Amino acid sequence: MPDDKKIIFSGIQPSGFVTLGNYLGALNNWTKLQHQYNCLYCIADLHTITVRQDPEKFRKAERELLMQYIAVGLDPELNIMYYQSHVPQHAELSWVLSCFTYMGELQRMTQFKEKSQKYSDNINSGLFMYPVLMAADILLYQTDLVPVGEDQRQHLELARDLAERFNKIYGDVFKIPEAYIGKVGARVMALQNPSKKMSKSDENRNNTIAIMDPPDVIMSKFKKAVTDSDNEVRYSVEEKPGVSNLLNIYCAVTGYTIEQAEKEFQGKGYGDFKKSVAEAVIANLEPVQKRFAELKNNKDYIESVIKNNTERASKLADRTLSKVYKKVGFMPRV
Ligand code: ATP
Ligand code: LTN
Repeated sequence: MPDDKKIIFSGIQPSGFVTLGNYLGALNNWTKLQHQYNCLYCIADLHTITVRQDPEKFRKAERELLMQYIAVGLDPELNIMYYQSHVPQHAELSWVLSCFTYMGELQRMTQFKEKSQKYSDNINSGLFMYPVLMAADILLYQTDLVPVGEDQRQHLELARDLAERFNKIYGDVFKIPEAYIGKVGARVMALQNPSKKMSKSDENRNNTIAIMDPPDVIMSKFKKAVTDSDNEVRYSVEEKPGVSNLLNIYCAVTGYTIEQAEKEFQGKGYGDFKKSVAEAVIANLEPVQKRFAELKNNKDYIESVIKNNTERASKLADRTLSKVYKKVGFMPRV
């Protein structure tokens, strides 16, 4: 990777069907960064097992997520895209960092609180340690910028705190990463319940648009989306959360501003509005779906991407991990 470019790191969990939220909040923005930065994108499978997975479905989601990274337009030669579990340095650094993380810091995490409520029969210590592993992902590559949705900001703060804490004791080991949160698509909400975010692992499939949903499914889900009763297309998250969410989605896929979109739908009913949003999303996803179908038939290519990119990631990860091991005083390997 060229030395003069800043490093970007991010990841998505293979925890289900990639949603329009993941696409607009993450993937689509990543494609715009690939020429300007050195980018690493992991498939965060170690994170995913903090919630119980069916092995077959999990493997399928993992296989498809890499193809989706490529299908949205991420070039596997420009970016490093790999499976987190294939690069053991992530787990190794996570252990070291866990010895520098206070229980209180993890107890405060909103995602931990939410997930412990949602999966109350399985509040495992991996779920608790999740942000430490995420800090390890980021710090392992001397990352400058981390493009994530608003929901991950708190985790990123912890990564920064841990880096600073470690550096204070051992000198300059880690780069202090910054959040890189795009304005457009930063928070796509659930279609049936616009007060919560659209999420891959949502059991109600009417809440989410999967980027691989066929056009008729996308249309029908948007038609069912919750709005309100005053039939006016106007942006106001407090008063009109459903309509505002649809406006955000529309603007993210068309590039229009909210004002332009409000004007376009002035005097029109919600029926027309929802149909236009659905059509814009369908048109935006069409080339992605087409490329995905092609990649599915190209197993050899995908395997070569995996092999090549894992090696590239591992080499970089080794640099930081060796330094950390030396600093904390581990016996050198012979
Ligand atoms: P899960 O349901 O398993 O928690 P998720 O759909 O919330 O999954 P993640 O794998 O946690 O997705 O996140 C992948 C990326 O997508 C992150 O950068 C995250 O900030 C972003 N993201 C997730 N959901 C949304 C959303 N609704 N709107 C915008 N960005 C999102
Ligand atoms: N926790 C993130 C996924 C993730 C990630 C990362 C994002 C794992 N490791 C490192 C940015 C940097 C999520 O659920 N969105």
